[in-house]
Amino acid sequence: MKMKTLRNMCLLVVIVMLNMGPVLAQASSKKKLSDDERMEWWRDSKFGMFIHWGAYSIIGGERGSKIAGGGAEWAMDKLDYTIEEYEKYPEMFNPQLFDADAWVTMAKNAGMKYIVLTSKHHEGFALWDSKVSDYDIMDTAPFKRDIVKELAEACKKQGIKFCLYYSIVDWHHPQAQGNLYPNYNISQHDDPSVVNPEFPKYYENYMKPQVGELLKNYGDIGVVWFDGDWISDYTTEMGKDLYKYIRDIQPNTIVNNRVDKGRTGMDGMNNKPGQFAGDFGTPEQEIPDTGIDSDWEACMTMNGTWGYKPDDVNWKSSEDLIEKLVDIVSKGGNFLLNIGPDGYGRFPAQSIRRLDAMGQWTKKNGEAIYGATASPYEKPKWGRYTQKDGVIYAHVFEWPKDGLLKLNKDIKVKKATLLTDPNTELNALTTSRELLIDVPQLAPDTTVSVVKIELAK
Ligand code: FHN
Repeated sequence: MKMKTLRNMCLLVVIVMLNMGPVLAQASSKKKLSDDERMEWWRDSKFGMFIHWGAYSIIGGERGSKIAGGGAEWAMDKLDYTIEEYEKYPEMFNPQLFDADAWVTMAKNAGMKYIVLTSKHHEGFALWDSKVSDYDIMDTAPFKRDIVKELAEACKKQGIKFCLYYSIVDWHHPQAQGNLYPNYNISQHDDPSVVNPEFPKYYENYMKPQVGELLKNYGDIGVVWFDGDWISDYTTEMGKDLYKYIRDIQPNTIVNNRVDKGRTGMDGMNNKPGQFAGDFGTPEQEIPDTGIDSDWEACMTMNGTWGYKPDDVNWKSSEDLIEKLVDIVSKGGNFLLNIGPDGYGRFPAQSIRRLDAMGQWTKKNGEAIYGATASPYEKPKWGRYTQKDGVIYAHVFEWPKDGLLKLNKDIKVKKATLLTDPNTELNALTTSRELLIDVPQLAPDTTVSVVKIELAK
């Protein structure tokens, strides 16, 4: 073989290796964990922030005198925009008050351990610099800053797991649901007879490459949170293919069950284990009545909308949100609580107040939440139980007026204290019917007070 040809061959090999460098480096940097190892950080975290943010955040769920029913993130559909009319919102999206570090700090101070950002919601507008599409924050919007990148970096800096929501539904893309506009009707959304014959091309040439960009270009992705699994265009074959694709790029990324078609409805669970891809169930706006013996995360809004909607003043109280966190953890789940920032990049003041209150509570009582598992006992009338490392935590919503807390008689006490006063032992007495613990007249916390019970061996 001529020397020149040999030299060119060597040069070609070097060029290929240089281009493969980042991919190989990334792949080799990710030792494939076992499923339990992979899920561990997520199971221990218990509490995350959902962020629904997009061009719909400018619209605020209203168009003239019309208010969108339900979530403001459905503005394009519920406020009857044509695609052309709607495109002006991404074209004006310029959230100059967006501060990724401040957002992450608010999540962290609230006691949240991970953040799930809508990288692209049903509107189809991407909040990152997508090479697959110009309908994104860099090419269409005047903002021209990569929001996914900024939030990923802020999460890494502050030790918060960065996770991404991605909508399978895309009302803008002509090979997805964009073909239905402008005469789109909500009832078509999950009508099995209404499919786009071009959808497989959307999946293969647009959606999958976009998911690939998110997995390859923004560091460790803790969770990919899919949504829109209900449309008839999307198949279980696509779901299984996408799950494998994600795990091939980042083996330890966790993926929710909406990547496939196993979800049975808003209860979010997959009743045919092993038949569908996905690592956890996704109850939405509801909490299961009892514990579930598989991984699940309940996602919920603070008011009635995922996207920013000033007209929606139906805010849950901080007390209610804290009780929901406890209820969910007592049943073995995670709580993904939503924030809908406005079109300027601000969290609503009502959301910030609730985050502050939850942060004050988790700072004092986090031991009874993080890493805790579902209660082994029937839930008591006055609250909930969680357990961890040989300790039962009694989360008291309704403090006993007579100073006598009545608990499950199977609880064998070694030592009982208030979680916030570990040095004052409480008297405990087991009768044939129940365990009685003397507690102070005044509850130590205005919302949920926790009694820590170290169990006798
Ligand atoms: O249609 C979406 C909705 O806008 C929101 O994103 C919720 C949150 O999980 N998921 C879908 C409704 O089930």
